[in-house]
Amino acid sequence: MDVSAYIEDVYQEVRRRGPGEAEFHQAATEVLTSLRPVLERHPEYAGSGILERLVEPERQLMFRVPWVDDAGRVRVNRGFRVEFNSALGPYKGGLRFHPSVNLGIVKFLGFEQIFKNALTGMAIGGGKGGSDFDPKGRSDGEVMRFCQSFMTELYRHLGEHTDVPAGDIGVGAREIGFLFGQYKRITNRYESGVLTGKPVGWGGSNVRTEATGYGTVYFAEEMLAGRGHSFDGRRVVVSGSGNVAVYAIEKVHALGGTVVACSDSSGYLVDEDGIDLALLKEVKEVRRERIQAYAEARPTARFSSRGTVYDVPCEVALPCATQNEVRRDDAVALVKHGVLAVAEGANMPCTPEAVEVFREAGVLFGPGKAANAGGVATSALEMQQNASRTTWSFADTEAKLATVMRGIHAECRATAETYGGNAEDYVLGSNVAGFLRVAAAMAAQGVV
Ligand code: NDP
Ligand code: 2IT
Repeated sequence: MDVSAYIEDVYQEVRRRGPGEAEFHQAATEVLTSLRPVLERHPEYAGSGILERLVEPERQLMFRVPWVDDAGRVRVNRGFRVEFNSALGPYKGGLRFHPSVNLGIVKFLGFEQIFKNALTGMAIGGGKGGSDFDPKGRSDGEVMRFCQSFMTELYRHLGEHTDVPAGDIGVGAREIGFLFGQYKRITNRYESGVLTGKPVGWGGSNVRTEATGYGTVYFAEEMLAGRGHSFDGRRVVVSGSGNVAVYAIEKVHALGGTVVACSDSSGYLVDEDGIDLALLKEVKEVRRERIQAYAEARPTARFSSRGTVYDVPCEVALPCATQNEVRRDDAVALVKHGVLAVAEGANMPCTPEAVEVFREAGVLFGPGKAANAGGVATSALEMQQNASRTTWSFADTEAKLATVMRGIHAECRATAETYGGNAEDYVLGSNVAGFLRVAAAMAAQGVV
């Protein structure tokens, strides 16, 4: 069999079926390219149509979300849930509320989620959802009415054994609370395990809030350790200033590094003394303001709306904002400044051109589906606690998260070594290791 031609055919069919889904095409190309050495060893996966089935979601939902704003005006958004693959468990993945959300973006996120979730080794399938609703500047009442309307359609597709959403961009504890309340009201069931990312106190897990950021730093720590380095004394740049960014900063500081810059969609701030995390949390989580407010409150900090956060010299970069934020020029600047490692806290923040620059320069690169898997892994821990009606301590839960991240790192290396002869090719390692787990389950479950 001509494996390359077969993979190209699968990819062309993806493009034909979903023209305009640029981000999904990008994610699919990357994974499919990695699978060549796997199909050479396992031609049976081609025979049973695993690839053709993997790239086609099991179910895609799109629905109208009408709601009334504070001025009494009717607003209409679009809701999405892509239930991509349930070979390993119920569909699992976050909800994103951001004006840029469209089907192509939800499909890319859902597709990545399949392999990420498989890498955790836990019983979770892949899915993703969201809406083009923009929570910025909306009152709590507006956000609540939107969430209630969104759940009024989505609830019929969910269930602790069917589909279990969580947060993503624009969806945090506040939104999960409103969504859960409406699910409970409609179904008359206190089904804790139907949503994760709930606040601790009524079903949420310790460490879920921190998990993605912490996990990304654990993953980067392992990559650095492979070359005899650590975070201690290192200059670090983090993009974004949301959930993932904040807790990545917290963990870098705990490990002796200094995060000197972070950003939001309005620009970036530099604080050579290290980001004051209490102030950042106050500005972003409590006041829900722009990062410029941080710079105004701290004399050592400066804010810039020109250039990017990657113009700031650093030894480790953790992109934690959004897809395709690290462009070729950013990667070139990072390499010029001597960056040692880049780990993706966000989903697909580095463009393929940026990844190529890192590869050529020998920079350690941890792709999102491995590096940011700590969030969904801790969601799976939340599901475990909900199912057994128990709550674990912060320390116990964090220890489990750290074990999962170290396990993913080791598995990526071993798989990359086996299939490509280079343990540091984390892109190959994560794609192949995730694929092997899903493919084995799909093959065993027949053509479904
Ligand atoms: P938040 O909504 O908490 O924060 C998002 C941050 O990214 C904000 O600082 C935001 O800036 C910035 N951002 C978002 N969109 C853009 C954009 N188009 N251009 C520039 N900046 C942007 O989201 P999270 O921290 O939860 O998510 C960040 C990333 O991590 C996403 O890629 C998400 O998919 C990924 N992720 C999240 C997980 C989780 O558990 N939450 C798990 C794994 C991955 P602004 O406020 O100005 O919009
Ligand atoms: O991208 C992701 O992994 C998430 N947004 C978290 C998903 C989850 O179900 O916890």
